[in-house]
Amino acid sequence: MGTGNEIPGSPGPQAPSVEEPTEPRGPLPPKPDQRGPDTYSPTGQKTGAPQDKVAQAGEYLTTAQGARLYDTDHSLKAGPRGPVLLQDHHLREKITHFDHERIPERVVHARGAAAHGVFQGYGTAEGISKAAFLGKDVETPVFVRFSTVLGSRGSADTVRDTRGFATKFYTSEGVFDLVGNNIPVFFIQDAIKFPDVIHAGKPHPDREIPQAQSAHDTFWDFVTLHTEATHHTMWNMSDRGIPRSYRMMEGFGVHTFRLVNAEGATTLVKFHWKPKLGVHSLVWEEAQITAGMDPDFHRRDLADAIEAGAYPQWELGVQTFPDTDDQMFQGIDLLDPTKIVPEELAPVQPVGLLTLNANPSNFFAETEQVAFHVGHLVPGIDVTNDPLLQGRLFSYLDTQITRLGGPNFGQLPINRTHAPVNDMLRDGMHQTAVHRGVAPYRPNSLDGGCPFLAGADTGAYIEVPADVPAGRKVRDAAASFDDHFTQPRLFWLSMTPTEREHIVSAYTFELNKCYEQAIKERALLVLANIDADLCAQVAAGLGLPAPEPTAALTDPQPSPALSQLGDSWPLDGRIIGIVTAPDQGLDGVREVRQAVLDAGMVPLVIAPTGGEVGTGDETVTAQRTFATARSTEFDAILVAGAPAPGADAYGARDAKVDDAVAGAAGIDPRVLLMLTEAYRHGKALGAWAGGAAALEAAGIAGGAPGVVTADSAGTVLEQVRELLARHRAWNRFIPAV
Ligand code: HDE
Repeated sequence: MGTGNEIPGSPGPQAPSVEEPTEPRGPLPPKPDQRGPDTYSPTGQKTGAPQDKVAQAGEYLTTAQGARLYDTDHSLKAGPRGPVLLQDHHLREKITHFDHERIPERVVHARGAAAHGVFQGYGTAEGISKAAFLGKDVETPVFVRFSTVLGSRGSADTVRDTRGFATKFYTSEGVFDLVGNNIPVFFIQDAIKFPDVIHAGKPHPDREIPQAQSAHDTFWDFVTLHTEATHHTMWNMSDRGIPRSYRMMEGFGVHTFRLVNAEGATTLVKFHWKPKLGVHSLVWEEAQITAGMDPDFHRRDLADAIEAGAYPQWELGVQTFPDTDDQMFQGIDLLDPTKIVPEELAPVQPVGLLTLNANPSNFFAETEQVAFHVGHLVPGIDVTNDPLLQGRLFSYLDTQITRLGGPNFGQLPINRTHAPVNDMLRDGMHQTAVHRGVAPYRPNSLDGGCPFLAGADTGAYIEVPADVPAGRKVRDAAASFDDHFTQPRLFWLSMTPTEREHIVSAYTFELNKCYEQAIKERALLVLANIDADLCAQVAAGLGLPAPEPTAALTDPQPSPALSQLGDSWPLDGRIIGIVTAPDQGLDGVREVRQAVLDAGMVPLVIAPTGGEVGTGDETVTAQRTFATARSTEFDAILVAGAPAPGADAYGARDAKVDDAVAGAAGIDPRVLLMLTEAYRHGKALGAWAGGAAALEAAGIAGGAPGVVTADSAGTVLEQVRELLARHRAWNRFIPAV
């Protein structure tokens, strides 16, 4: 835990004055939680320059060429009422640059958020990989970008979708990118289908709706006609599709990679990121409300947590498999990216720790311009023949040329390697290196022979000389890729009853959003091949008969590791709402607020109005009002009183208030809404002083699951913390399936 701001979210490093500042001064530093990319030259040499040397400088407004300006609000005109003159260099520069501020968004994963951090190797992988960054206690700077897949740059964070989890390791041997997802399998088995699955998932091409979601006909048309997508789709329909936070997601490399050690021995591995905060998801209604109330929910959560000093952490782990000729493990094809290997068969072995400890100082320069590529590899890590991975090795380099405007995107500050670069690539758009010499070819004598070739002993990246299976040139896949239903069934059987309810409801919701009956019927045929109960429940919701399976169901061993219920986890950076009734006194509010902070969480005080509330010595600053707060921003709500309806508690001002019943209980109806909603979403609730009356007025019984009432704020918080550690009051949900 670092030393963060008490309540994160201030826009700048210092509080502004009410009056416009007029005394010239240089740019303010970034906020303490922010930093930019480390300063390296375009050729990978540490410049050691402070980061402010690549930021704007000087006290005065200038042109891009550094000439000072005296006015930026008026164009140069032929008289105050006359036409604007073509000679206005400042107007033209300003408007021209603005006209070109946007670059194409990523064709997938357009919406994202990122952070800087450090990776520390445990040394436990040294026996299987010679990669330097995996060595014991080696610290490597990293930049991690999380994303949704389908939505545009401005879409909501909490949609049901897969999440990207891409990590750039700036290692001493060059950049290594681990470009993974929060779901361990993929929709397709061959990269050639990637444009097709994305065309199906993106909005319909005629009306460009719906945005950022899979609940529409083209998506379900694709995934029911390409049944290899069944496993990934099942994960999307599970709680994994709606994470609570980027900080609470697992990450997966998906493909099998090949590690090689110093002796040249190889091991096949699958990469896993395990969040220290546990895997935690939203509930569907919460995700939907949040998409409207705070479309930036995951972005904000990541940035706020880092600013508050609650640095998110993940352990990197590997599942290891012998590098056999058939590349199978216990009957599972390791080259098939629609298959997992259950952790019970191959445990995840930790190899290092990732800590995110700084927010970017500029979204565009860092989060938008970062360019990942699965082909950015370092000695000790190699690829396999997974046909999905093979296609990705082409795509990631290619896409940057459109997105970042040319082949020199690697020279953008966030993409610069921390290892010396001596390539023979020259020129191109936006070349920022100033190359010397006359002989960018090999061998040469005019530049003294430089650059020279490295060997294994001098750190060269040497592809493992793996055998290529003999055979005919074919457009085909291995027969082992044909089983599309065993693993979705394994996933379903591994879920707890509550998680299964969520899966049933997600399938039913999404398919009911489809227009075409045929697609719903086809989806039921797929579900019948997974599980009769699942199929029957969804069919009932669709108002359709449940079909029989077309193939005999298999009998996989469930994998309890796939369930996200049942454990308890640290509380770092969780958000606690504190409802106050300032007119009745602030009994325990200040103490409980401090105790929440001391526990590494963020307390947000909710009051009838903003500003300082309370009287005399007993005041506290409100971060939210009854009108602005919504239950969805809080992990738990503490109720320190039963506040009377606020001055703005009437329907004309705030439609959350129903005038017909408002005030009946003598309690602000927005508070009651907040409590019932949080209760429905399985959140911990605690009350003391008059707070128990508010719970009661909201119809929530004192002894209900996940509800704590006590005399003192301290006792309440203690018990709420225990509830929060389990993420939700799961026993509030009573499953039927
Ligand atoms: Fe990607 N993917 N992908 N993908 N992917 C991109 O690269 C692609 C796949 C993933 O935060 C693009 O720079 C193909 C699997 C992440 O910047 C593009 C195939 C996995 C990100 C691309 C896949 C991923 C991307 C778009 C099928 C998980 C965001 C912009 C063979 C293991 C990285 C860009 C960031 C981004 C291609 C499938 C993860 C077009 C052809 C499987 C996390 O190159």
